[in-house]
Amino acid sequence: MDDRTYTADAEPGQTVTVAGWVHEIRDLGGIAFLILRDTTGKIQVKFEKDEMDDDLVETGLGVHRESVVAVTGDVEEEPRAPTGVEITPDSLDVVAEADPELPLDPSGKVDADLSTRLDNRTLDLRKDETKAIFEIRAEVLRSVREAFRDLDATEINTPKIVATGTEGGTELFPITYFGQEAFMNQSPQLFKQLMVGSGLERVFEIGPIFRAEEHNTPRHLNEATSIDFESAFYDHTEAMDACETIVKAAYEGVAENCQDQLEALDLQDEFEVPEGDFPRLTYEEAIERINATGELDEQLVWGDDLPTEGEHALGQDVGEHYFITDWPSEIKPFYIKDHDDDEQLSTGFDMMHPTMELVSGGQREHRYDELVEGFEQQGLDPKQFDYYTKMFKYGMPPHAGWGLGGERLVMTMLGLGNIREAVLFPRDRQRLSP
Ligand code: ATP
Ligand code: AMO
Repeated sequence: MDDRTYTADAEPGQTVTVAGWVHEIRDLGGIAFLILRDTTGKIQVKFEKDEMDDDLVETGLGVHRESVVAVTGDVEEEPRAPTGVEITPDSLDVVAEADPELPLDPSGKVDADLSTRLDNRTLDLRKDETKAIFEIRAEVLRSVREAFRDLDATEINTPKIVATGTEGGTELFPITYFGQEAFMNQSPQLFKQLMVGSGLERVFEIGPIFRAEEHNTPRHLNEATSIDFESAFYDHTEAMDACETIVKAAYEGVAENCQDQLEALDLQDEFEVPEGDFPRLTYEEAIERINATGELDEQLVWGDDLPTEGEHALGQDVGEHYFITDWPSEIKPFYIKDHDDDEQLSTGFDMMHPTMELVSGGQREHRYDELVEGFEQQGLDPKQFDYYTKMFKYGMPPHAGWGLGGERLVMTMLGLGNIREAVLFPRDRQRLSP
């Protein structure tokens, strides 16, 4: 069916059929132009009223904006045309007429609020700048996959319907599974760990995570895309190295393959691939630096989680991506290993963009007895996790890994003000459709 020529490929001297959306009609009197848009760009179609068939002129100029049309005609050079070429039509078919009233204006002349845009993503993604976000997101995922491959990691897919949660009991979405209580998975955590003891050893997954976050913020979603990594025989420092490699690869891919998209977002001059090693601050240094900024009303003490304002103050101070390491064990999950020489100190780390957390990870507890004890300390019943813990009795190597929020990566990379901009159809407290 798709035997049309893309507008970007239409060369002077050719007779082509282009098909796409009516971006704009400009009627100057004796001459009029229809600007046709497809995924590759736009092309001008010229109507010289006195010299052309009346029906053709009437159809071409009477069609509503955003209708789908197919135009056949000769391509000619025309320096005054926006792309330097134009088509003189021999025929024009209206393939799908659009209503004259549109819920949002894809030409971008009239601004729409985010909620209207999210309700009408089809029209919203006709705009170059919105389309660019999703082309960049696709490039981020492509380059991340390639970089994981270079690290010899195997892509896996783990279940999203599960019997138990891992990241704390309150944020689970319960569902009914053939009369039995079940949950939407919050993280592939336990499954990816099970794979490091398998013949695969090093794995990654890019998939949805579900969190029943009650709060409504510009950086939380109820369904997010998690980029997860886990490797046998890695400690937390090697996991951090891998994390840095993957995040840089995403930026490099975008710099290399998305210049047009960056231009559509007006980021061509600002966009920078992070250079050098990401600084690694201990938690202790982090709270000291936050306290020294004077931005918080109350000074942070050992054991406090970092409040959002604290993250912002530190991010401004550091000014680039950075890690926070050596967290107090008590505020990191039970599956993270403590330092051998200090059990108050965990091997858990976070990787931060100056504006927010992007990654959590750490070395895992791979010793059976200590793992079971961790479940108990967390108030979880180890029996419920028997499918997981028992594999630790059959040869589970030391291992480490992390989870990176895909939307947060895209959001921070492009400086988007709201994480919903980086998801086609976001799920939040108010939004269950589309
Ligand atoms: P009218 O006499 O009703 O204005 P016309 O047929 O004489 O119509 P022109 O005077 O040739 O039209 O052009 C009108 C405007 O359109 C001018 O500003 C001209 O620069 C512009 N124009 C003409 N042809 C093209 C073209 N192929 N691409 C872009 N702009 C064009
Ligand atoms: P954590 O819960 O910190 O760690 O999640 C990892 C990263 O996922 C992203 N993220 C979210 N993004 C948008 N909306 C949300 N509601 C949301 N929740 C999380 C963040 C966050 O840094 N199992 C561990 C990872 C590991 O140790 O391997 C985990 O899930 O960018």
